[in-house]
Amino acid sequence: MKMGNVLLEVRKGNIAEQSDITAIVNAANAELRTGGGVAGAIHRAAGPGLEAETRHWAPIKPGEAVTTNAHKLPNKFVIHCLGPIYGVDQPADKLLADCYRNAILRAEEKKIESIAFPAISTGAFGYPFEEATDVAFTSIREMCPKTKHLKLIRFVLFSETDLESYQSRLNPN
Ligand code: AR6
Repeated sequence: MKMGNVLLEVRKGNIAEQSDITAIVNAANAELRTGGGVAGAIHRAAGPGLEAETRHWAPIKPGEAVTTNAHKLPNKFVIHCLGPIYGVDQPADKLLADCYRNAILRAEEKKIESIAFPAISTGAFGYPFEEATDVAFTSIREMCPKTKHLKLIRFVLFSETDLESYQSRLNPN
């Protein structure tokens, strides 16, 4: 689906294996250290240089996004977003929307043409998947007309059900 000049697509897979994408988004922790889920996969693939670089930026607050190099990953940049912990960081929908908005702003600053997002906050941080997907699509829809450099947004989902949920929003019929 095209939203303004930006192509939106969905894939099932591992966010750390998107070799044709310029910037991948990390569902980070506040300290920008390795962890489970997305953060674990990204830091494992990037190697210790990533954590050494992120140390200068940490801690970040829910909704914020910072850009680093991608080290041993096949991409150019990693944009680290701290999603809200559901039921703790409030208002959750605004903070999650800020993640998507700020990631796109960071991408535009670096003139990035392609970016891949995981489903931020929907794993360890407990955000209900369908609600989080609403927020992701609403904030992306708001940002797409404002972008100059971005041409491709890929959502990378881990499970078949999550993939189908995103697909049904891209192709509502
Ligand atoms: N590629 C794509 N999606 C993935 C991958 C992967 N390799 N691994 C998991 N997912 P999570 P959060 C999906 O927990 O909820 C970390 O430990 C997963 O199924 O990675 O924002 C950090 O250190 C889920 O749908 O991120 C933080 O402490 C989604 O990605 C905390 O978890 C997000 O799951 C962040 O929690």
